[in-house]
Amino acid sequence: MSQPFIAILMGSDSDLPIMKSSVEVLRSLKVNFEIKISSAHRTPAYTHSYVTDADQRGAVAFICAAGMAAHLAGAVAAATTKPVIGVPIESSLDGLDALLSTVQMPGGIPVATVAIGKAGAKNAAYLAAQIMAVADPELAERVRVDRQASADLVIAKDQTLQAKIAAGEF
Ligand code: RP5
Repeated sequence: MSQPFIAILMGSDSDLPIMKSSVEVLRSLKVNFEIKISSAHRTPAYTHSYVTDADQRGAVAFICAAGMAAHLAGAVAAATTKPVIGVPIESSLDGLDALLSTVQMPGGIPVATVAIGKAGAKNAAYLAAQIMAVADPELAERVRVDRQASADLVIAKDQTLQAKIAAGEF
């Protein structure tokens, strides 16, 4: 079996600008990943074949992004018992169509659905890394350091705001 990795699938190359955010997070946390364009509707056999192969090669979790009638995450969840995280992409109806298509799975075939768009793409990667980190203490530490850096950034921004208020500049 190869090194454990996260498999990212997206229904179209038009999803790539949003899914770059997942890639950036996984790279920053030094998490191995693969990324594929494969559609639940346009290439169902290609999707199924990739998922079963990736599952056997050591995929720890799947991140699946799709817009419109977004069935990719559900189709992947039907083909694996590894955790599946769905990212609804906004390509019509403000992404509400994709959100409902991704989140409303029948009992027994879960898809952990994150927010629509870029925040969802980021959180999907963090969630996948956190799942992988359960069995990888070094990754868990990188996640913890990243979370602290995020908190430090907010505190620094607040200190800048407070300094401006004190100086009468705001
Ligand atoms: C979905 O349909 C894709 O995930 C994409 O979000 C949306 C539109 O696809 P394209 O027509 O841009 O290829 O399957």
